[in-house]
Amino acid sequence: MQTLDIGIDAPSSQVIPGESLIIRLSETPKRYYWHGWQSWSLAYWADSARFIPPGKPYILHPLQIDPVYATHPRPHGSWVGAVELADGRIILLGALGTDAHVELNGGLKGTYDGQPGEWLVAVGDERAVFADYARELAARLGSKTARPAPRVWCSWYSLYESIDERELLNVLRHMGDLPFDVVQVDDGWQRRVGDWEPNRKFPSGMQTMQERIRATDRHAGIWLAPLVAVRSSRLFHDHPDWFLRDERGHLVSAGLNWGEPVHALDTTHPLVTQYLKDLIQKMRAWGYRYLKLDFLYAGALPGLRRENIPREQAYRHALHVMRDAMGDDAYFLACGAPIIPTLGLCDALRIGPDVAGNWESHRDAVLLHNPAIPGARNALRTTMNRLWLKDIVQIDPDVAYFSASGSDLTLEQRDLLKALALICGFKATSDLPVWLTDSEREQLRQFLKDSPRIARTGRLAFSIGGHQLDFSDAIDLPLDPAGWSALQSRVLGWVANQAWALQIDLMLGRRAARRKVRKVSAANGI
Ligand code: 9PG
Repeated sequence: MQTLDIGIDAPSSQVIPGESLIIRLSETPKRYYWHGWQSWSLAYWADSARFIPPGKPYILHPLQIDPVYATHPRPHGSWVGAVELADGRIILLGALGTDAHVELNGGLKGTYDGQPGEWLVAVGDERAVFADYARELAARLGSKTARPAPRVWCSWYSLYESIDERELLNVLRHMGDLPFDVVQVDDGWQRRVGDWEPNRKFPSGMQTMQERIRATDRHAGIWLAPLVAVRSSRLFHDHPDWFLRDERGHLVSAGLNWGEPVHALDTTHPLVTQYLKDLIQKMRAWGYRYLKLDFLYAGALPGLRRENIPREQAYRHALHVMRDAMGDDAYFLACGAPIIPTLGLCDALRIGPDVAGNWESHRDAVLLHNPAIPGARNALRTTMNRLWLKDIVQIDPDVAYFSASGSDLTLEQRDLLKALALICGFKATSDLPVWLTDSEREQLRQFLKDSPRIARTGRLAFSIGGHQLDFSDAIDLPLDPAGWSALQSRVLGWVANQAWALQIDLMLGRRAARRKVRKVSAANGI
């Protein structure tokens, strides 16, 4: 362990090798920068006296946070941590390799898991220290920001799993000349998660779907979750030995979704590597050029692998295999992905939770204090706190909404999402073209066409084409439940942790999404 007393009078930036390092602080910092593990995990500047407990239900931890640190007792984060001093200066400690963690423990302490690596220690103003960190990361892991981000229509936030061939052809027909570069088919086309062949809702097959999209002069995109499979999949049934297990031989949980347990592939298994290569090449052979690879965290979960290498290195190895298989002319959006180990291998990275058509639910935000669950406010908060990644990777803040009837968001909330998309430079929506009124359609067209001038005028304030917007209030993290709420939280937390309760909740969520599509379509006379 190296202990470092750094002179913090002048701005500085230095790279220091070591397995573990502690920067002694001469004062109690004002705030600490929590940096969550993967796309959906919280990134937030919190009062340093505040401890943010892990979100509930715990059963979702493998899917939302780094499960290894779920019960960590102090402020902490993955690869990078930072403190703000009384005079506003920032001290940042950031790992320049994978498999590292930072915590506030007497000072700022960083530890590599297993193999020593390099650290960046930077002191200065917030933007400068994070820019230094991004630059040093890119020098080691690479960056792929040169090509412009495509403008994407994605099927998820309107049709959810109820997509089918007919509905998507309708979308193409009504899209007319809206300037989208990519139409991306999201979750719902496959037989099962793990069985990547079209289901009965796509009787003409996925190559035909791609050709229909291409015929509108746009590129076709497809969603898949290559590193996981659900328990009921053929893949799991045929190859139970390909899946990650713990020391006792039990399957490692990759969470619960799609109504059943999700399991993770061991990407160091040679047959799994071959499977991944074939799978990605199949998507390319079908003609898809934009690949949204999701639930990628599963490749970096803790477990006993065939090859005994650190878990995030194992993950990065799988990403290399898939990147090589897709070729450089493909556009790769990484989602649900451990942030640092993904850099240099993807074109774009989702840097926050799902937006979803609601702002925030009291149950999820306060009673279950879960900032990773889908919701616009959660997406805005974490994305805003990860804008520093923009220099080295295209950052995807998730979709914006243009149709007033397509979500429960107010106009102001929708404006924040649109502004966020412009700030990130990544424009996407899921609104069904038939939902849009004439004026909404025009707004969408302008949004896709224009690139207004953007200037950062404060920590969380921006001038966007001359309009001033401040995100501070929008992204505050609700306080932990107290008093009566704390009791409710405990009871609800217990119930939500029961697999059956979560299944019912997920099922009701899916049913509500389907009902919503029908309702909005009916209201629009479709
Ligand atoms: C498809 C979706 C969309 C979406 C992805 C991802 O915390 N969670 O339980 C959770 C579940 C799903 C999820 C994100 C978080 O969404 O981000 O864009 O592709 O999968 O299933």
